Amino acid sequence: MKKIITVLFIAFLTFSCNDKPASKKVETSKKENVVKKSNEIAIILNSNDQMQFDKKVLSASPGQSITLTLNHTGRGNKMIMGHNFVLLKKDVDVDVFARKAVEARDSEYIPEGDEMIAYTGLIGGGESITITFDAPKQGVYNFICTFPAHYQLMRGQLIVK
Ligand SMILES: [Cu+2]
Repeated sequence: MKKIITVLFIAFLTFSCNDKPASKKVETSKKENVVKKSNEIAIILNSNDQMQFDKKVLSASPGQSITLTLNHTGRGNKMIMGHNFVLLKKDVDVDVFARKAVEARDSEYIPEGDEMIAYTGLIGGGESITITFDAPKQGVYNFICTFPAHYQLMRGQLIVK
């Protein structure tokens, strides 16, 4: 009897799996964070010609694979109104790092060193860029745009919990 139940259960599982494909499709929205699977998250961060990110707080769970897309919804040329996303390690002083980043003009304001968890390239108006990285351990992490004079407005926090 037990064996029959097991067989039926396996048959049921197989049937359930075959039944899935199209129905499980996750709706994607351009403005919102979309949870794809429990270990993956997609984050959309918009930036504009007024030196603003549209989110000050991003959330993730430790170890989650984050796919972050930075959009520049303005028109500014990237040499004048360029934006990037730079996520800093926990104990990095934002002001000290930002001053160092401004010097790194040749590498689009990404300085040498190991203070960053993840970063994008620099984009101008109408452009987008996507990166994937793993969420660090629990904690609060600062992110900024390192284009000269932007970080005081363009900053926020990734909260990992
Ligand atoms: Cu910027």
